[in-house]
Amino acid sequence: MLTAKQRFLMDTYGYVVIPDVVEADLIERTRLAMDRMDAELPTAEHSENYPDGKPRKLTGTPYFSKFGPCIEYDPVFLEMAMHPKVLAYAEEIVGGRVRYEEQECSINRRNPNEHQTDIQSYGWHRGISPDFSRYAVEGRSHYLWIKAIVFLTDIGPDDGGTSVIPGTHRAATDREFISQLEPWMVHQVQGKAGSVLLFTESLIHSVTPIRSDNIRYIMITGYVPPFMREYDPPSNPSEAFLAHLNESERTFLTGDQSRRARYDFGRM
Ligand SMILES: O=C(O)CCC(=O)C(=O)O
Repeated sequence: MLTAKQRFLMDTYGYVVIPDVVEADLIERTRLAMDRMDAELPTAEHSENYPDGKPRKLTGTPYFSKFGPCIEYDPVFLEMAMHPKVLAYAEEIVGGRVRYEEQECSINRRNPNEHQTDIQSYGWHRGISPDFSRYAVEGRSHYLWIKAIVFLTDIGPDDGGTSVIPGTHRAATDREFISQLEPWMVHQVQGKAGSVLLFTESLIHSVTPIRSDNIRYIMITGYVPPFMREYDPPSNPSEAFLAHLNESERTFLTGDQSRRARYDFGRM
């Protein structure tokens, strides 16, 4: 359960960082699987038509490797997505049972060719409009599409923690807003390995340049209510993969459950 303080932060800022959620052993196994993926997968060509679920290296530069979807690459990724504590937080914030929406992970390091980047030039984005992402039950806000970013390394002030613009999950904004952004309006998350950043996809956020010599490993999983359509079909798990899972894993990945279970939101 989120504490009163964490609920306040989630609702006011659109994100919260919770320490000590994921165990060291799972972190270690996830990082090893990511290193294997980094060594094995070539960088995907954007023009290629990838089958559903096939793990891809979406970005591959000497300083940034991003993979997605990962779930079929190694069992550790499903274990992470269904981590009981992460799943419980996700259900509490979404407001009911959740379906897996997407999974990506990345390894990044300082790019020595990139000098001071001004805050307006960050890759700011959101996945859903604030108008559609939030609803309230008995005075408590819930969010229809959230992400959990698990820190697989310690993330200090210079280690490229995700940047967010607090409060933007409640505000319609446009390009002009970003051009007027000032550093004090931005938060950059920090935390020890095993911490989890939970945020609504309507919160404007960005990858942050790393200024230290530390390598950052993170694991990102998106959660939505089961009744929401898939955002990105190539992230859907393949039929062959689903065939080998147990019922609760399959239900989590597909959202296929009874109509009653799908729509009884806010009555958990
Ligand atoms: O890598 C990060 O810190 C941010 C990830 C991100 O932008 C996203 O999940 O959409």
